[in-house]
Amino acid sequence: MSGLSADVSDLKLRIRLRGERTVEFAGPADITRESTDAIVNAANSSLLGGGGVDGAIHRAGGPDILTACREIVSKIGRLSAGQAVITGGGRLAAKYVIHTVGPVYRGGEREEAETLANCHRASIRLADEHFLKSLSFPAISIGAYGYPVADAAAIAVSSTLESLAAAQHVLCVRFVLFDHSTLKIYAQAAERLASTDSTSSYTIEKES
Ligand code: AR6
Repeated sequence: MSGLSADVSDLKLRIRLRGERTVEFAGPADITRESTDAIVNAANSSLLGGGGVDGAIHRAGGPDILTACREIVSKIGRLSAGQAVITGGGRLAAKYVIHTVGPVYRGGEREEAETLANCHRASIRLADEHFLKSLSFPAISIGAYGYPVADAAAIAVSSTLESLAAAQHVLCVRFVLFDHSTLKIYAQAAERLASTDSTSSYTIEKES
């Protein structure tokens, strides 16, 4: 069974695309409890773990994830911002963890927006190459890496919609947000994007 049967009891908003594809916004929630096929980790270039969501994923998933990360680093070296790699999910409900490195926000003049979009594009492409149907993202770069939340939300949602529309296998992308205010800002970004969509490619469904 694919992760499409994930518990969606905390669902607050959904964007429906053509071809049965959806982007969901859920929270406040802990991404380590998601049962989508993969969850995305907001890692750092060393891939050796850290604080925030990275620490939570390694704690919940156990040591196999770190072992797999070490193997990757020994083959390809440190991971640049905007790239993504995949490991097993260890003890997590999700079968895989996709590790991506967000940009550190330094004022917005250092291609941070393009790098953050690339995190979403690379993660969805990697999931698609592994025939996965569903994946969950945290709010990449808005914690320790300091990205302004509203800007990050707009970039995350638009790059996800674009990548999901081009995917062959991925049908559902979930944004699993840790607190109410982040959920609200991501949901607002989604509504803004859908309302300015002149092609009517998207419909928005809200929790009643
Ligand atoms: N589930 C969902 N979201 C979470 C969880 C969780 N269990 N825990 C935290 N968040 P951050 P970054 C939220 O700092 O800004 C690490 O040390 C959190 O509230 O984890 O990309 C890495 O090793 C925030 O909204 O990621 C890197 O060095 C969001 O996840 C660096 O931090 C992202 O916060 C990456 O920084």
